[in-house]
Amino acid sequence: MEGTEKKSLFSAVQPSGAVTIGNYIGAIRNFVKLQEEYSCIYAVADLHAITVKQEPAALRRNTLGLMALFIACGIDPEKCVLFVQSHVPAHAELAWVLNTVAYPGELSRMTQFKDKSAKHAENVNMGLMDYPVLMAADILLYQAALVPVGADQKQHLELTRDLAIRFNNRYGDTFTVPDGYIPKGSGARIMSLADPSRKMSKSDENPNGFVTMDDDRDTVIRKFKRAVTDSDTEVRFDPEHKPGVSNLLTVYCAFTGKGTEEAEREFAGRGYGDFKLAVGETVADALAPVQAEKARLLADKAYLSDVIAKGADRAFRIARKTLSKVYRKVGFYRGE
Ligand code: AQP
Repeated sequence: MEGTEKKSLFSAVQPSGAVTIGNYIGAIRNFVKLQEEYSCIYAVADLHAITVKQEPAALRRNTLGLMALFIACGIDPEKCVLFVQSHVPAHAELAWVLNTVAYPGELSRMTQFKDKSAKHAENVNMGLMDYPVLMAADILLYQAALVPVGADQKQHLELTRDLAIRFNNRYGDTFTVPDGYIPKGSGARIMSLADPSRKMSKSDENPNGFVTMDDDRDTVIRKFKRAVTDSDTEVRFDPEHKPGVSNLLTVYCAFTGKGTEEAEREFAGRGYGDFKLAVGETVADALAPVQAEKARLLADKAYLSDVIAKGADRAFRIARKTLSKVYRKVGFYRGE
């Protein structure tokens, strides 16, 4: 059966730093799982990344690195549309139109805007506030029915749905109203290893808070050994009373496929030292083949350039259709 009957799915990751195991567990591993069932469109969200200051050379490097990582993690560029967001101008164009149905009040209430404004007080810019409108444009352009994201993006997804409904009500049926695909349970939100009350973030100032998909074995094990736990010794899943240990159990289960009870039994009576080492070794073992494949891909610039060019072309064709429809609906003159 041809893939044309499959529902569309869209998601993206920002090249705003080295991708963390939080991004992987919350989002990227689901991208891989869903590629058989859906018509998948995945972007490297560079337009989003510049809402906080980026060093231009690092942004270029991270963009290529993320494209290679997607493929190394198992996303097949033949099955999915894989592209760089800024290569398809329709994202910025639709965001402009959607701005006219978005309200400053709702945007300034977004948790991510408030968090990032506090964190980057020297650079609170309109792009930061408009981030969710651009994200809505990303999703709606592809008429995506499903959006696999981590729990931190739930609020933005709700706004996407609101904007789609608002636009459809004003101009007539135009956009598919998407649903979120957020991992069940704690995998949807991996917490910082240094402060389990905050989510793990690739732009965290404290590098001990996150483990990146590029970290070498010693670094991974060192970071897990230093992870904040508690003064108890029992390895038990209890996010409220034992957030640090529970977070490590979530990571361990994500990389082994084991359930939390099974993992609790495995570490019963073994103490935190043993447990942290086992989590570190498990993650390091899982990352090694991905890192090797990513390095191989990065050495093959011709292949990556080809994937990126083809992806932009395929994304552009889909996006152009929706944008033309939007321009017609709002009344832009397109000739008689
Ligand atoms: N800690 C997390 N646990 C689970 N999922 C997460 N995601 C992010 N952090 C976690 C999910 O990863 C996908 C890509 O995220 P993004 O790069 O678009 O932006 P983000 O959510 O802002 O991620 P970061 O790592 O915190 O980036 P910075 O530091 O640049 O802001 C999304 O699906 C997200 O839900």
